Amino acid sequence: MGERSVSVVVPALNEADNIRPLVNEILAALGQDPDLEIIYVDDGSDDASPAIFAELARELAPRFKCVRHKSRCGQSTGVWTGVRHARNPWIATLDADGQNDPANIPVMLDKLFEARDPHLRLVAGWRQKRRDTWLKRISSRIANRVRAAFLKDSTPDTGCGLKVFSRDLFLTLPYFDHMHRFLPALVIRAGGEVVSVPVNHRPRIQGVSKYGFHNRLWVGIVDLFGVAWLQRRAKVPVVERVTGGEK
Ligand SMILES: Nc1nc2c(ncn2[C@@H]2O[C@H](COP(=O)(O)OP(=O)(O)O)[C@@H](O)[C@H]2O)c(=O)[nH]1
Ligand SMILES: [Mg+2]
Repeated sequence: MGERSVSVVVPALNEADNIRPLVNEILAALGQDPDLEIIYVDDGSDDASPAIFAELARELAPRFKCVRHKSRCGQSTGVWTGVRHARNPWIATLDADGQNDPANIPVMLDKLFEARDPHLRLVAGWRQKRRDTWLKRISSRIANRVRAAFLKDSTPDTGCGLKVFSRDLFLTLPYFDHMHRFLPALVIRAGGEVVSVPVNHRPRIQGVSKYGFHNRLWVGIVDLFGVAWLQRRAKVPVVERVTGGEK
């Protein structure tokens, strides 16, 4: 396992036509790393996805694996499952629909490794030109502003699926459904630093969006209060010394 090796985690639900093109792009961007690992988390897809995952697992072994949930758990839980199954110290997450561009990941990794304490850093994608419907663009803009004011987190685009972070850091964060939209606030709460970098965004070509106005807005409001509470209760201990214990 390389010190800078990456596991790419892709939560997916019914994205059959998007799988192979995206996997090819991930290999083109990161394939020179011998330890590269691609992990799809299949959230109980009922299209052709399982057969494609099985083929890829054979063709790309041992670089590709698919972890399938027995029943549908949502996108955040998909990311969480993927990170727990990852071998490498660094994680890159991507949407499975091809809207994020894997070619941005190497640039984000460079940014990450510039840090003095890389274990405390999250590099978040920032879709400056979003290729989505106007309703999605407007609601996302409002959500980001409200979130920024309420949580004192100035990350411009917390919902971007493209993020790069340390596996260890992620696994110390409090886990809850829908946490993926609050990763920057959770990392800052843990004493970490968040950097945003502009990334490409592409229109969805195949398949259908899983999110609409309602299933994003209402849970988002509940989560805002939950994360604000977590922030109030945050404590980041600085260990002065450890005495004893070693032989
Ligand atoms: N595992 C899992 N992934 C999901 C679920 N809903 C959406 N996704 C994935 O999350 C990503 C973003 O979803 P998408 O429908 O494209 O949202 P949009 O880009 O905001 O329209 C895609 O990779 C989806 O496959 C879900 O319930 N479970
Ligand atoms: Mg999408």
